Amino acid sequence: MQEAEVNTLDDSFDRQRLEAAIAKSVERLVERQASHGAWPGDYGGPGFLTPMYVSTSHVVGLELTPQQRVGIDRYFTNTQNDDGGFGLHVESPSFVFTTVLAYVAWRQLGLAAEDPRLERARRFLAAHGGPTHAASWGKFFLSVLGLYSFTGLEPVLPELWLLPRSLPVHPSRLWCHCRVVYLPMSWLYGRRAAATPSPLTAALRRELYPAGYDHVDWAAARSTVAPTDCYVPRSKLLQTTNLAMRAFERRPSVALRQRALDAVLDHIRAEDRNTSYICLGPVNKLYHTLVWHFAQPEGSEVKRHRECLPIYLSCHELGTRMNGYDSSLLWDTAFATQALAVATAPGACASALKGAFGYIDRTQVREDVSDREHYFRHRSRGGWPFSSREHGWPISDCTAEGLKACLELDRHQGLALPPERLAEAVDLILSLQNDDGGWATYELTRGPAWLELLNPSDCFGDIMTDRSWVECTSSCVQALGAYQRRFPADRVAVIARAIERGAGFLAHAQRSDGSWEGGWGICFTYGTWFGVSGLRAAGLPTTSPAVQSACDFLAARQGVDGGWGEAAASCRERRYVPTSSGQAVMTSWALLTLIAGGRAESPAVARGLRFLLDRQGPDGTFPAEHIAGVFNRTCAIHYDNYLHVFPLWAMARAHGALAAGDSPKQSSPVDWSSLR
Ligand code: LAN
Repeated sequence: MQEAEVNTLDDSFDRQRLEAAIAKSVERLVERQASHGAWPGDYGGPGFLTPMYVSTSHVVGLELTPQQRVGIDRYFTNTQNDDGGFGLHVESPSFVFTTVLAYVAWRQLGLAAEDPRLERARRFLAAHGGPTHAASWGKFFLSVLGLYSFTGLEPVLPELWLLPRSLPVHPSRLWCHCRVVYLPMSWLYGRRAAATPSPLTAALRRELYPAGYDHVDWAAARSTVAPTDCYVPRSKLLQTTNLAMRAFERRPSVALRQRALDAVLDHIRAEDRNTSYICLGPVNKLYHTLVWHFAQPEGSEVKRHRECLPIYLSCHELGTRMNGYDSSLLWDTAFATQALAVATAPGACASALKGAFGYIDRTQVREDVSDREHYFRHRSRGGWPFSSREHGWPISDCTAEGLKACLELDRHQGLALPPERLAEAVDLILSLQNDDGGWATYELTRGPAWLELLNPSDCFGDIMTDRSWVECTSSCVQALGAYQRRFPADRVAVIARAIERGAGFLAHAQRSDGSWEGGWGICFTYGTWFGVSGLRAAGLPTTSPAVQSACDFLAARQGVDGGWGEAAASCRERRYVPTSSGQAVMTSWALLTLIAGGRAESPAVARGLRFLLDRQGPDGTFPAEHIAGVFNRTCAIHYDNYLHVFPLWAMARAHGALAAGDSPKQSSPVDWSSLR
């Protein structure tokens, strides 16, 4: 090693290699931008969505196009596990829940029961107890299809919506995704709404219940869950609540039920209106479509739902599949913008960034939903959603990343939203800060943490309340910090205090090993990136023990190939589970963290950068790799644009930090010539 030449990028060859890699990545990223200014991308991966899409279309008479049928068939073929089953997500071991739904959907697509792929799926089901052993969401959906008895379900009472709002178990206190999924479910349950039986229903009943559908012990089936499907065992409190709800259901009051169904339908209608029939998420979208099919078969609502169902489909290399949201356009565009603004000189990339600005501008929510308190909605004005303006549910961290992107566009391109629009984003962020100093996703934390004991899903964790997350908190702290630098006179004390409280939450959430556990990306790598960036944005120096211990945590987990990689199992098992080799996206998160922690010139960063450079193809793209997103601990989800955004962002940050020489020297010098 030639000491004199290390530690800087003066070695022009290395600088050139890094710069060429950045330039190619910029080109590739810009190419992916659509004419509306945002970055489209597949957002699939969960194993229950595509089957539910097919079955819902089947029930409501929405014909799939020949291309969709072929694409979905290919997707099922490509995602079937060796044991014949289907996972909760593309990289998951098989679940009864997703296997039985995929089986049914495949049959509805026209595959014969004798097809070897279906025979293998039946074998998996038989070995794991069949439909009576599926996680509760599977049983529920099968009931609506007429393939499982409603008496085999734990009650999903619509009357809960009539409870006094002050009760801790009132639905308004639930995490909005949980709330809006159980809302239409309660209508379907209250009406015992099931598809009209057909010859296929009879055939499926025979195939799924070889011992005879009429011989199933439905009462016993309420509480059976296969070990494969059970992530959250049913607590004593849940079991007792279920007993109470069963007792209630045995003596139904027709008038009360009708009142409850009407109230629920009113909420369903409001959600349709507020989201332009897109719905908050994919599951309530499908359930709303079914509700309207049963409530008003020829009505305008089911027509509107059918019309926009296909926006949830996307084409992926594995086949056609249903996405986890109507899109991830705003989120991806906010990140792409920030990456481009770091990677290019001010004023460069003008046309792409102008397009991005247009999309971000159009997507900011400008008004609250009407009658919002009645419908349990937080304010919306000033916020950014994850996807589109039509969807319209703002999220704390999407608002924060939208605001950060706006401030970068202002700095880099002189493209500025009117200051009052930025101030409204800040208002919304401030209104969403929890008492613990952190930020949850869409709303303030409304329910007590013990509500999680009533989680009835079997297969998802952390679904009951919206509580503070490291990612949301970090994004909000970063956005407030950036806003404060741009508008130093606006609400000085209020913003400073919010940042301080946010940093307090982050400090408290750090684990003793220095890491943070992420909830929306995999897992400790993602969480730690947010933890460190948040603390740094709040003003903590790189030398602080919190930042240094986080960097030590990551440095100790660098793979022999120089990269970082974590498997989806990390989230499920809540411990660091490495992948067998480095992943470009996770390596980029780790690099961004180490750089933010002042270690731009460390050997770990040099090796990580070399990993990225070696992995980048001659055209500037990175090869497909393990899945990087997740929700509710167990279900991984694919973010198509991450592979195009984060390596670029990390390389550009490294380049900037090294060129500026702004990181403290590490004890062991870096041999930059090794980048060759
Ligand atoms: C999402 C997508 C976006 C995501 C981020 C903004 C990235 C995150 O930082 C906060 C949480 C959020 C908003 C999020 C929450 C959970 C969602 C909505 C999803 C992962 C997309 C699909 C998922 C939803 C819950 C799927 C339906 C399943 C249920 C268990 C209700």
